[in-house]
Amino acid sequence: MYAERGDTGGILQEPPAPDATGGGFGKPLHRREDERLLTGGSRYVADLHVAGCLSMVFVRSPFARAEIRALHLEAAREMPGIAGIYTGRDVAGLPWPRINPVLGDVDPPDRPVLARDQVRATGQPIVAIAAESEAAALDAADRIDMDLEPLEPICDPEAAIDAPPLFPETTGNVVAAKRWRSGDAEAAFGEAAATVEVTIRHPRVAPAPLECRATLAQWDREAERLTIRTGTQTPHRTRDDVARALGLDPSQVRAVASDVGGAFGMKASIYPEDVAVAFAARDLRRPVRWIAGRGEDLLAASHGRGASSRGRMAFDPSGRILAVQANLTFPLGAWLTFSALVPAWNAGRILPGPYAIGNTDVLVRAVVTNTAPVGIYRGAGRPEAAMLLERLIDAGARKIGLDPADVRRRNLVPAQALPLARPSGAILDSGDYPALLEKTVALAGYDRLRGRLDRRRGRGELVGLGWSFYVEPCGQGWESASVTLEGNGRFIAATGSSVQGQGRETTFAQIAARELAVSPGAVRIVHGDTAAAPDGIGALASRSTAIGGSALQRAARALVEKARPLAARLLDAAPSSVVLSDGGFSVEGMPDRVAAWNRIAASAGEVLHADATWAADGEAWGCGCCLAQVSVDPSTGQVVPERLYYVDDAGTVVNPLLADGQIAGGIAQGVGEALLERIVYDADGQMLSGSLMDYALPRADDVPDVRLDRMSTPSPFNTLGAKGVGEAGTIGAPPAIVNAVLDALASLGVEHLDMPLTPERVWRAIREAGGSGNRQGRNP
Ligand code: SMO
Repeated sequence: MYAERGDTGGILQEPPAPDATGGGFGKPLHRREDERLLTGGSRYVADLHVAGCLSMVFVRSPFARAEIRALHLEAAREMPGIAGIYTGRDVAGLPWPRINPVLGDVDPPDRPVLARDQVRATGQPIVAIAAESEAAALDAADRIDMDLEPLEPICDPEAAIDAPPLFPETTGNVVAAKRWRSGDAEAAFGEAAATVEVTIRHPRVAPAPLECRATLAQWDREAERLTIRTGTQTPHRTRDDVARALGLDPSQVRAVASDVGGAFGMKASIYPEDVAVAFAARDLRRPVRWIAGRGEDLLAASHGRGASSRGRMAFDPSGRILAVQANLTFPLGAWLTFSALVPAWNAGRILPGPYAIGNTDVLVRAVVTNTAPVGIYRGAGRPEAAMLLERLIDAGARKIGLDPADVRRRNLVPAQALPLARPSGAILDSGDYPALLEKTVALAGYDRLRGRLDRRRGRGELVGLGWSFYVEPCGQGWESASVTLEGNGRFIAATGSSVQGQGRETTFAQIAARELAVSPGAVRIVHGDTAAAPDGIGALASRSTAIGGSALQRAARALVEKARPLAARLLDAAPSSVVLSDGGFSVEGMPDRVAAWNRIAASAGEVLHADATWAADGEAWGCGCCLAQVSVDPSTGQVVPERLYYVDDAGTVVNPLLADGQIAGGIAQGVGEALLERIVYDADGQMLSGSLMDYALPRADDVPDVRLDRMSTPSPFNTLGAKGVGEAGTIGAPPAIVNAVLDALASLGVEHLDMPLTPERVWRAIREAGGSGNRQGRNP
């Protein structure tokens, strides 16, 4: 990807923290992690070599739904190198972790560690084998004979809604639902000058981090303590949930996420396999590890998206939106991850997004099916909300005959109306949506661009422009941090947030360094180990900089206040006249005499240390706008996303280089979702996209030229003023691309396309609309 910034000057006008001169904050520093990560110095779970470690493999269900008649394990038990073979009977009744109850009452199906009487999805683990080597475990797996009686599965959530319960312990397949209303949508539709309707079927997609799931557990028999090393976004949740499953106190479990090769929501809560590994490690008193293969992740790790949404929008003749109705159905799969209901909740509570629409009616339902779980995936409901609104607005603009940018202009919530509650009660905190739209118009040179595209159309090309605008809830709840002054005058900053490649060791050092008036290089960041980092929630929901960063800022400020009297004594001055200065403190107005941090450390008599917890009392909302330019080859249906113009407002930006990197990465995943990616189950619940030969991840040459710019409206709801940025690209890019393709094909009469917009689908749509490859007059 070629990412170019449209406006390099004056992007960040950060007020410096009071009495601080620490360098680096707001600067595009390169990631300090890069050298290690890019030269093989990283340590993923698969890189850890623990003496005597057993390998675990899972025998998984070949059917989407079946009764387990019998499991024949005798031959496998005789195989060389087998340490333990477990079935659902061995791990029955282990309490499974909580589910985040964001949609209110939830009636979840059971979540067995290993299937017991019934299997519920293709790929569900049935037997776990621990052996001296992975090869030995796989050989034993081959000798296991399973007597399964297949049943009729349901994989389509729409079909599951009214079907009898798939799982006997639930009362129905809709396990959670919520409706939010404002005004009188029905009446508004009755008075509308124009009404449009769209149905969107989001492809189910695989988060597909580079590093697949991996877990290593060690049981310390003497201390009765478990150490679990796993690629997770949420080490503290892993600690608590594994403890709960094994009947241990959380203090008996240490969870460690060392290097994690991407997560994207897929590693936000524990999996049955993790519990099986931990269970076996305690049972066998041997270290046990499981390293998932790509096929296992595609088959049995949590997927994303997959919702189907129907929406209607009512307009007055000037293009003002009178009402929106939405009916969203979210698949959950056969069991619920901790955050399983978050996508449905997010999509519903966001609506009507950035638009001032008085009459709304939003229903979300979450439905279990015989598939792998569907959980949070980069964006988690935000993309679904944006896709519905943005498709509806473009359909309305086309119907009324207005420019789609104008329709957005007419309906965006004005800056002075913020903060503003959505019908769900969610509060848009800050931003200037109209200004953000105009900034994108300027970045793209929209008027000239339209002229250029018209000329290309005149030459017979299929080209189009598509807009999208989004708001993005990010950053709520709490996080904690600590800062410790070392004897050499350097700092250790520990955070409850975790890291999966975002570069947080760099940005968090920038945050602490500003408060401490030192260079970022003087701050070492500790994270991801429940034995070394203070409690936290973890890295998800675009919250880490806003919430984790604010906690760190407060911890650093608390350390400064502890140090101030010590510095005053060294400087022979009153504490009130002592200010932070480069590398330590000085007396106000006398910057040359500095009490350096190493002298303060020496004079302290004890290790100087400060903790802080930050709990936001409101939520930060990022926002952004994207304009996509695409062309379509009429003879093949191939879509070429030629360029994206993208302006995001993530509030205070700590490191613009890394923020841009997050936007660019999100855009790449958004392009994948819009054009390439789809998990496919057949009617029997078999996955047809179980390898990266069948599942099309975007490659570098699929990603368009991207022009980025930014606004910076600080959030009032955290002390840094930061908002999220990690998920943004996945929210803004897909609707813009889909709208652009529909714009390109509008003249042919194509009004609808389902993602991913593969050449075949686009080609068929062109044919069905009667505008096929005979444009060149080759067909009779
Ligand atoms: S999808 Mo994110 O890890 O909340």
